[in-house]
Amino acid sequence: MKQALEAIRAAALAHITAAQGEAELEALRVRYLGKKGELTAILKQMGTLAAEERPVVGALANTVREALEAAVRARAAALASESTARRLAAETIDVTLPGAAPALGGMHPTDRVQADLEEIFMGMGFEVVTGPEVEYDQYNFTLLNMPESHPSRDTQDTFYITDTILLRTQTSPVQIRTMLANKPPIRIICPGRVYRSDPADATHSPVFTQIEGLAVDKGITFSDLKGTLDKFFKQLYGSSIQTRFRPHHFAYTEPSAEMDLSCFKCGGKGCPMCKWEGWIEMLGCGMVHPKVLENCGIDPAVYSGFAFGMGLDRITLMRYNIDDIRLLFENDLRFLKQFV
Ligand code: 2NL
Repeated sequence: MKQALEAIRAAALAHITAAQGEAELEALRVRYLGKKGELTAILKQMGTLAAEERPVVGALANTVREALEAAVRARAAALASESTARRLAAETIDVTLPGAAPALGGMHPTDRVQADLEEIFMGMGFEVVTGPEVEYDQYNFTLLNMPESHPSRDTQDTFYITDTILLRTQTSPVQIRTMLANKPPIRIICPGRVYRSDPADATHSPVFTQIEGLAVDKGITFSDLKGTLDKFFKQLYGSSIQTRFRPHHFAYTEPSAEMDLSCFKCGGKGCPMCKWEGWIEMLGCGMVHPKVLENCGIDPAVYSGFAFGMGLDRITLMRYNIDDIRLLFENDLRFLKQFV
């Protein structure tokens, strides 16, 4: 029996120390130390031994049991630390690897130009105001001194939602709303999308971008209008740029004018950009018509004002050398990605 115990000790220790994994180790524990295990099987034969042999074999059996239990604990600890080490190795993060670059959007060229213009006007004390693109004809036309018979009100030219609601054809209704709700002094610019029923081609789009300006206070004169616009364009294109004003007619301003800019490409000598004119037509402007002030509850005997309106898209096309206005509204990523 002693030999049998020694044989079990040797075989069990060899197996236990070689066990690969917790499941295998548990199976070995059951096989050697379990209730139906090999060690128990030997002890059940104790009855066959002589009385003086029993304590000696019993003591040896206990020694073997303790040795095997210690070996199982040691192997379990070793397996646990091996598995921790493996997990740590697998989860190692290399903080020196380059990061995954997030996809960045870019600013639309129209928004870039609009932000630049806003910046200059804000520097001159103007406030940026926006308003609805779906408007009442009252704000878009009537209060601007454009009677029912005015040609711009034709359904051929304006998108009507109902008889009295339309897509604004200019951002003037934002200025009308501002005058109706505020007392002078008023100094605002109103950028935004406007709509006209024009067929689309390289230079026309039924939706385009406008920026209008309005200053109302005591003692505002045409000189203030000229000085403001001249300073504005010198900031935008450089101090060598020149402005000139030609008489014009708008229903909502009196007197009215159109303003040209000396060509910023050729400096006025003549080139394809200015169609050999030396000048580029930039905007319409004038002194706010007394009837418009009156319509908005502002006394024209006390206050006067200037206003101007210009298209933003043509400025954008010229700045980025884009040859088709439709590109600004089609949301084609192949085009837009050039401005990231
Ligand atoms: C153009 C010319 C212009 C205005 C817009 C305006 C607004 C109010 C009162 C008076 Cl509330 N005028 N705006 C004035 C002159 C010209 O736009 O050619 N636009 C495309």
